[in-house]
Amino acid sequence: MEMSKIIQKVQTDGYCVIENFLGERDLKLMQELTRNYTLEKGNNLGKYAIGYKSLIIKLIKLEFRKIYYTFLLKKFANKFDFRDTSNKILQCNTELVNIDTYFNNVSSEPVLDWHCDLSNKSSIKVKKIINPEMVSIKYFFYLTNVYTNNGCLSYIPGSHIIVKELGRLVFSREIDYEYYWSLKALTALIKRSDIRKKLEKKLNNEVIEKFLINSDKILIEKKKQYF
Ligand SMILES: O=C(O)CCC(=O)C(=O)O
Ligand SMILES: [Fe+2]
Repeated sequence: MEMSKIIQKVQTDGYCVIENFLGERDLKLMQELTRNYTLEKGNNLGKYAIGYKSLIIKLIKLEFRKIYYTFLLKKFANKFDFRDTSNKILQCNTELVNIDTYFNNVSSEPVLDWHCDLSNKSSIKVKKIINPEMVSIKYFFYLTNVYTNNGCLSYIPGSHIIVKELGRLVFSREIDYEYYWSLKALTALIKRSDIRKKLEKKLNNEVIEKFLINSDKILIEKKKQYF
């Protein structure tokens, strides 16, 4: 897939799927890493030494292997110029802030509940609201075959646009912060007439409607919705 098409797709849809991206060597390297750290999502042990603080902690703990693997993963990221792609997608200067690995068995059940990463859930604990311009791009690499019904990340089209505007409203104090990490809470918030009106001022109504139809399908009809 051409780079300009990838960039455009992420900007409009919020995601882009590229099949069979990893070559044999990179796949082997990542399989070796996850074998060493067979962890569940959310465990800090699956994270690599990005940034000086993390590097120092790993040096103190004598985790030289982890540091070496960080170096290899950074080399991998440089090879494909992910930074440049992110810069172009977000139209600003981006930097690598995290590399996270995790493992789970093949399953047709959801691995993680539907959620919204940019919901201020953790930052609010330190009384901070994240500037919604500080968005991020995530690159996911699957190490075994995944399909839409067994482990692949699911994504509701247009949610990146809605969540960013919601984040802007909270950040500019046009609305009070409320929990919206879960899809249920996020959907309820978007349906609230005062918030909906504020969202409609900046967003195309079609985007909001499409999101609500899809989230209702997931929440009410309990449909396993594949996009
Ligand atoms: O691995 C996934 O499918 C989702 C992970 C996720 O929610 C995240 O990285 O924020
Ligand atoms: Fe997430």
